[in-house]
Amino acid sequence: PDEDGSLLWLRYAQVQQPGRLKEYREILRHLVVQGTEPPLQRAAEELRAALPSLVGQPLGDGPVDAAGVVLVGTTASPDVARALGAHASRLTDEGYAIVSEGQGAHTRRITVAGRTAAGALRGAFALLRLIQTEQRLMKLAIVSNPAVELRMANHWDNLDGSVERGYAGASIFGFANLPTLTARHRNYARMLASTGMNATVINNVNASPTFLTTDFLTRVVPLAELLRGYGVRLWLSANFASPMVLTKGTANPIPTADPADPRVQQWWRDKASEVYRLIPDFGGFLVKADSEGQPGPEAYGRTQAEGANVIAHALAPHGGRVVWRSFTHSSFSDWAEYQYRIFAPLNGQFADNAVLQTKYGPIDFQIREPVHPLFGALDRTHQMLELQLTQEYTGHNVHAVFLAPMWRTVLDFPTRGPGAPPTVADIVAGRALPGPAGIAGVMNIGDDADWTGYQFGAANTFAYGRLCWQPDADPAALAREWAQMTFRPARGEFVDAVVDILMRSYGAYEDVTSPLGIGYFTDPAGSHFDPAPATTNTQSHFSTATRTGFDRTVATGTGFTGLYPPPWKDVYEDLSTCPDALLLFMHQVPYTHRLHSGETVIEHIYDTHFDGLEAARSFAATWAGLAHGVDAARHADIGASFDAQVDHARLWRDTVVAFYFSLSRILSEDRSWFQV
Ligand code: GCW
Repeated sequence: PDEDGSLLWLRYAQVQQPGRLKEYREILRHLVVQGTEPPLQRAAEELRAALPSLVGQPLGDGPVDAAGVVLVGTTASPDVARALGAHASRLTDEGYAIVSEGQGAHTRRITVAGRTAAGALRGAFALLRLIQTEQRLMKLAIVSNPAVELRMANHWDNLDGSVERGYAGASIFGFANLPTLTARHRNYARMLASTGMNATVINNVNASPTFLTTDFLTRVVPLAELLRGYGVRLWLSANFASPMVLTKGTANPIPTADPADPRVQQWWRDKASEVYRLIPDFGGFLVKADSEGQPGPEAYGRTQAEGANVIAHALAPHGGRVVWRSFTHSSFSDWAEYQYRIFAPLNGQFADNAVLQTKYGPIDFQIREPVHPLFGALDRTHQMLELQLTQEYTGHNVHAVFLAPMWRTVLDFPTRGPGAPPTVADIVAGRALPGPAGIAGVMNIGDDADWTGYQFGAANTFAYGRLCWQPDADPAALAREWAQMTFRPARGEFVDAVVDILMRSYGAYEDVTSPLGIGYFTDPAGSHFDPAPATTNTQSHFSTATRTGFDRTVATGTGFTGLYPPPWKDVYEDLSTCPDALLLFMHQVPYTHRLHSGETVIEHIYDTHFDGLEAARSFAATWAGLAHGVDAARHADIGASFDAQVDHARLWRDTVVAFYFSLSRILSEDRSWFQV
């Protein structure tokens, strides 16, 4: 579907509301693009393809003062600067402005501008979004700057084309065929640019050293150039042992990867110089070290900061960054603590161009986790938040789960205590500590025809990029935009129904899977999809004949709650204040313990599992009734996904309810479900 221009949410079918169409036909008659930089050319291509199709009339070429001109350019152009007036001074480097001149029906011109060409390109996509969602274009005076500097895609794509935890087919990058580029590369860049993302790490954090060979670096250059035209910088995941592995068998082998060894330091400096000769705007390296078999500084008795800094120092002269992941979980019995114990003491020891990337919770992308205590602890360390779009633990490509509501909760979390900033959003926006910061999302795309393995999955891709740009965005508004852009009609019952499904989907999945923050109810050694609560008993929870949950309190448990600053520690430590949603993450309680909701824990577990299945059924039923709003092929394909979701939700309900009944032997007070 990407060759005919109908890519993901970049679908340019004609606007439907007659009044709006009439307005657009007046206002959108000519396109004038001033400037020749690649992002401006890309903007021109996008608008030339999109506008005639959205508006149903041909697009003229100006002149710049013709009625109905869309003028695109940077503030370096006198026409653009004049049109923007005082708005120009509010733009930051990557931001955009959209300003209309003239009154009402006499709107004469819409100017789409950036201080840079990349900013103008983002403005072009924003204008298209306004049109796709059928907004008025009169009296526009929009200035939009990204709140977050590093708005990053992380791909877990391997050299052989497989994708770790990928549920949408094989890698889109075609590593083996580079430097050859395809339509999918270009559409990928359009997709990123359309939501405002500006960085992509194209290979897995479990990184083959081959990605840093001269051969690969040379072959990836055209991809970096393509991305540059869309305002996106290329990054690579680097294997920490690269200096050793890649010099083996050469005339000058380096027998170590010790960051204190001058030969290793020189190797990283030389490699950085080589990369920047080929790719002048290269973003930097992402590193997973000392985790799940990956090499790291630990083997040489060096700290994680020393490991990060050897690479950071090599990149610094070129303006590059190292993003160092905190996801390690070796020798402590509870993963939840390990990363904190390793990294909190290193606060302030990382180089200025090093950024520590931490998953939102202390375990591993579960449907519900407390926000990672490291965010609040590392006040002198640049930080990135790692989110996961690919639904490793949240239903793969089978369960429609719109994750933006969870991301909203994480971003809003006040790290120093209830109401006490900085929030995670403050941290990733660089408001807590000046310098590099950002958000990374483990991507959910592959070479499947629909890109994301199931079509509603694209709502996560879209919302992720938009939240990176504007971390206080409302998930429901993002869901609505995605639905309007992806389907037609853009208004009314159809869109409302899609938004309703998306907004209920996170709760539905949580209900039918692991209750009250317990997390990890899938087999840890398996694919993280099917329910297997017994396999994680004594790892992620301790469920007995009378009790369930994990005691992480200071008083009687592992002491994890004590890793938070006192206000949060107190909230989590005390049964009477611990939020229900995290109860079983923090405490082990009797099945008869009463939640704040008034229900007992066991009753809650039974009820929510039945509710979660009911919700999945209602999604399938609602979707079945929406055939009028979408083409038959997409309707059938999405319908099949919802049917599969119902089947799998039933398996979850039955497994979890049986697990708890067999342990507790407590019958539900509500017998109505015996009839279900
Ligand atoms: O979520 C887990 C996954 C691994 C992944 C690892 C990580 C890339 O199960 O597949 O490896 O985390 O984030 O490093």
